Amino acid sequence: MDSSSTVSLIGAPTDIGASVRGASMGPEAMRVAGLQAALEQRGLRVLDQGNLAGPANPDQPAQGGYRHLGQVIAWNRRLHEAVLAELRQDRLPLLLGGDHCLAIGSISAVARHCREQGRRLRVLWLDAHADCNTNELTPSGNLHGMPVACLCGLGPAELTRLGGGDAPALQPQQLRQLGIRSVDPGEKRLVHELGLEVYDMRYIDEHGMRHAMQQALLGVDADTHLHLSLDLDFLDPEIAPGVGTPVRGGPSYREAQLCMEMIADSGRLSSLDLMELNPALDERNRSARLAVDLVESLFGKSTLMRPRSGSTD
Ligand code: Z70
Ligand code: MN
Ligand code: MN
Ligand code: MN
Repeated sequence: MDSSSTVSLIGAPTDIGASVRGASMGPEAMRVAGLQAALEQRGLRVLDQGNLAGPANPDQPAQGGYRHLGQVIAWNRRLHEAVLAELRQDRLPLLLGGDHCLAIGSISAVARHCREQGRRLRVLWLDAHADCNTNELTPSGNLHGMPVACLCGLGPAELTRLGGGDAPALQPQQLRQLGIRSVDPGEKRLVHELGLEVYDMRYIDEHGMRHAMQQALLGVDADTHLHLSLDLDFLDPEIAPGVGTPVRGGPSYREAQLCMEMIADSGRLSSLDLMELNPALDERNRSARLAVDLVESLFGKSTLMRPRSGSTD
């Protein structure tokens, strides 16, 4: 996990980029599910930096293809600064969402930090959705459907240039998407145009999670900052009902655990987004507790039997 053994929790209690309300309650639900104690159990130091503040959700229709653009910009600016500050102190920022539009602020800060340090960056995007719409392609205007496009430079300048400078935060080759199973028609074309490397559910069904993750982690080396952006709707809704836009046919508990264990084994996890938990739709906080379970695996709470080095096939 990089050199950082201190994890900083940053809450972003907003559903500003979504149409279904409730992800604003995500940060507190993950705290209630015992996130800090679970991380400490793993031997990590945890600083809970509390929640960021930002504009309320006015629940307005789209303008120019965007809903709540001004408010989304305000939240992402604050988050960018907060995540960057933690990285610069050599801590591992753990974003408690909040809807997935916040990944723009989080990942742009990670990309900026990597540029400044001359480090390679790999972003794993685990999601049922490709989140690669633009204002012209979007069927909804919801900015949580657009963070991937924004990070690759397609979107309003206030979001594509959050970190200053005039280059996009990410090159499409730095991204790997897994678990995708709901993509809008225009969005699909853009995913292909950008050349995104996608391991969708069809691929995972045919080749297995292990092979998909091996491919997604290919090239991650000792110099790589690995960022995980986990949209909880990645998981099958049977195990994680507490999300705004569930899509059936997602990874099982065991597939998700394997995925987390393989990230832990890489030893490179350096920042993390836990997104789209919607406590208003959850059952007795079970999706939050599952998220905490997965985080434990991500930080090395693993099986007794580990593959011997060199035996990766
Ligand atoms: C759809 C849109 C989305 C999350 C829904 C849905 C996007 N493609 N993302 N839930 N997390 O409206 O753009
Ligand atoms: Mn660093
Ligand atoms: Mn998403
Ligand atoms: Mn999603």
